[in-house]
Amino acid sequence: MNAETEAVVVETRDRPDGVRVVTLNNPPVNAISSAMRRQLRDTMLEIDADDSVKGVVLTGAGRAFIAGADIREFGKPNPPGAPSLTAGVHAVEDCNKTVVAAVNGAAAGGGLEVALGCHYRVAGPKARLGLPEVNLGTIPGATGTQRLPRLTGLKPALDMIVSGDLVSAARALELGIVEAIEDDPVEAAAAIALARAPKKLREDDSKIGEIPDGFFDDYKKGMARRWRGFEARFKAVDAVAKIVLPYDEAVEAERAVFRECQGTPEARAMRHVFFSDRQAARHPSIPKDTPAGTVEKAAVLGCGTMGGGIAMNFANAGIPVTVLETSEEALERGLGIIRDNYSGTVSRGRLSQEAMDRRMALITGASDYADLADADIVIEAVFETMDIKKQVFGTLDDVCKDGAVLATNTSTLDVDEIAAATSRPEAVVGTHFFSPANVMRLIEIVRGAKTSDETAQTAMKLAPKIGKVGVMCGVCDGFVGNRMLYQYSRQANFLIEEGALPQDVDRVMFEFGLPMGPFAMGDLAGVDVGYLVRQERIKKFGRTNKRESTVADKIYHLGRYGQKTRKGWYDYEPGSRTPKPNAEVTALIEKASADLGIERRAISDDEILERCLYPLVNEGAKLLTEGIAARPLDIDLIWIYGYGFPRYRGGPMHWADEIGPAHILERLEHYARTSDPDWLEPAPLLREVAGQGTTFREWADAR
Ligand code: 3H9
Repeated sequence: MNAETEAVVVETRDRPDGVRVVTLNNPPVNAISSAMRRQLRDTMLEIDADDSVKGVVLTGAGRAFIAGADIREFGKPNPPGAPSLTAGVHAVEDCNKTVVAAVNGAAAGGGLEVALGCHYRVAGPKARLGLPEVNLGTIPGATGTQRLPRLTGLKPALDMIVSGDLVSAARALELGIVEAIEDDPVEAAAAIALARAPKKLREDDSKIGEIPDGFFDDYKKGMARRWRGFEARFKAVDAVAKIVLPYDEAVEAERAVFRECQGTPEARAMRHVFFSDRQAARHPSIPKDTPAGTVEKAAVLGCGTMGGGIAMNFANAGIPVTVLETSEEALERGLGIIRDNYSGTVSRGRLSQEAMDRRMALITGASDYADLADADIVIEAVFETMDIKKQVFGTLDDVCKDGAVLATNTSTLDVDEIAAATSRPEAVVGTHFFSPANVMRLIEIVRGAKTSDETAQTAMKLAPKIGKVGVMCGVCDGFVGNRMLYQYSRQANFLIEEGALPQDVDRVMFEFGLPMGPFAMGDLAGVDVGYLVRQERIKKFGRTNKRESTVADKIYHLGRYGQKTRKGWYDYEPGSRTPKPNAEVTALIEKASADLGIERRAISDDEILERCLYPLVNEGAKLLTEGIAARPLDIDLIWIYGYGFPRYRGGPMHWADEIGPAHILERLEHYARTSDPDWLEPAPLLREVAGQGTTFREWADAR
C-alpha cells in the first residue's frame, strides 16, 4: 500500500488552547505498523513547522496507548521498510514543541519507547508500562535499552527489561517514568505541554552515575538460575551495558542485536507461544458467540492437597468458595493447610496479612452437600476411584442448582462415565488441575461427549479469571499431558536398563531445559505414587505382553519412595532436595540389565534426548489424529504450563517442527529397529507430514 492509499492510523485534533492532540488509532491495541511509523514521523515534522501549535499530546485510541511493534510483521522475509521506529522516536523528541504522552492504557515495547521519546508522560489509571520484548525472544529495538535507564536508573530499568513485565501506573509513578496519574490524562498532559519546555532524555545521564566494576556481569549471574536458556534476556543486559558508549553508537548496537534476535529459534518459539496463548482460549469446538455462565460462587469437594489448592485459586481471584469435607477433622486439617500456605507467602513478603485475611474470609468450610446448592460451579477433587466419583456426581445432581457446572478434577478417569451418573451430562466437564494446584498454571479442560458448548465456554472463560491457562482436550486415558508423559517415562526406564543411569537421563533433560528429568520428578511425585498408578493401569487394562521395565517397581519394593523418605532413585540429605546418586540403585539397575540378558552399553546424550522426546512428540501426533487435542498449539501449551517444557523451545510440537518431522521419523524408525520395536512405531500423522515435507503447524493450518 502506498502513502496515498494507506489507512490513517495517526489522527490529529487541535484544541482551542493551541495543543494538538495526536491519537494513534490502529485497533485493537494500536500496534505499530509501517504506516503508523511513517505517519507519526510526518506528523511530527509537520507540527515542527507549524507555529500555531503550542504543545502536543500523544495518546492512543481505545484500550491501549500502543502495544508495541506489530508482532505479525516479525520474522517475515521482507522486514518492514523505512522509517524505522527509532527515527519516529527521535522525530518526537526533536520536536520544538513540548510533547507529552497521555498513556491511557498499555504502553508496551515500542509503545513505551515512543512514550519515552516524549518530553513528559502522564498515566491514566489503567496504564501499564513495560518493555516485554524478551517475552518474544528479542530485545527492545527502538532506543528502550538506552532511555529507560536514563529515567529510572540502571537497576530498576534492568529489572523491567529482563522480566518483561508491564508495571502499573502507580509503580511507574514511583519509578519516575510518569509525572502523574490522572483520570483524564489527555487534559493533564495538555496542561504540561503548555507549561513546560521540551526536555531530551537522550541528553540526560544524571540517573546513570558511576557504574561499579562488574555491575552487569553480577546482574547476569543473579538471573542465571531463573532465566536459564532465555538467551534474549542476557543479550538485553549486554545491550543496556552499552550505555557507557555515546548514545547514537549504543542505539545502533541495540538495533543490531534486535535484528539478529528476530530470526533465532527462541524468537520463533516465543512468538508462537504469544499467539498460542491467545488462540487457545478460542477452541474450534466452541462456536464463537457461545455465552459463558457467570461464576460468582464456587464450591470444591474435598479439601486435601488438591482441593485446598483449587479453592485458593478462587479466593485469590476474589470469588467466594465453599469447601466440603466428609468430617470436621478433615475440614479443619484442609483449612489449616490452606492457612499455612498463605502464611508462608506472607512471611516471604509476597502477600500482605490483610490480603491473606481477605482471602481466608472468602473460603467457607462445609460438611453438608446442601451447602453447595447455590454454587455456580462445583469442582470435585475427591479420591480417584470411579465408584466414589459416580456416587459424588449422583449427589451433586440432586443438590446443585440448574445451570451449575459440575466439574471433575480427575486425572485418569473417564469423564463420560462420570457424567453418565447424572441426569445432566451436558453440565459435566473435566478440570484437570496440576499439582500444586495453587501454583501450577495449567488446567486441562476435558470436554466429554455430552458437555454442552455453554459448559465448555464457562470453564474456558473461568480459567484466566482464576489465574490459569485453560487448554481444552477430549476424553482418553491420561488426556493429553499424561498420555504423552507416559511414553517419555517408558523410554527413560528402558534407557537405564540398556546402559544409562538415572543421573545421565536427568542431566540431559535438565540441560534441554526441563526443570528436572524423569527420575528426579519420580522422586518428587513419589515412587510409591507411580507404583500405585501402574497397579491401577494393570487392573484397568490388564498386563501387556509388550516389553515393560520393572526397575521402578524394584525401587518401590526397596521402600525407596522418593524425597519424602529421603531416598528413591536418589538419596537426599536432611532438608535438601538435591538428588545424590546411590550405589544400591546403580547395582539394582545393573542387575536388572543382567537379568534381562542386556549387555549394558554407553548411551550418548543425543540418544537419551531423542529416545525420551521423540516418542513424546509421536504420541502428540496420535492425539491430533484422534482429535483429543484439536491443534498442535494446545499440546504445546499443556506441556509448557503443566510440565515446564521450556517456553523458549515453544512446546514439543513446535520444537518438532523446528527439528523437522522427517528427521524425527527417521530417528524413530532407527530406534524401533535397534532398541524398541514394540513402542516406537511412528504415528501415521508423523509419517504423513514427514512424507509431505511439511510441519504439524502447516498440517493444522490447512484444516
Ligand atoms: C516491540 O515493540 C519491538 C520494539 O522494541 C522495536 C521495534 C523496532 N502486535 O493481548 P490481547 C493482538 S516488540 C500485533 O488479548 P489485552 C493480540 O494477538 C512488541 N498484534 O489484549 C490479540 O489478537 P487476537 C512488544 C498484537 O488488552 C489482540 O491484539 N509488545 C500485539 O488483554 C488483543 O490482544 C508486546 O510484546 C502486537 N504488538 O492486552 C506487547 N499486541 O484478538 C504484546 C497484541 O487476534 N501485547 N496484539 O488474538 C500485549 O502484551 C497485550 O496485547 C496488551 C493488551 C497488554 C498490549
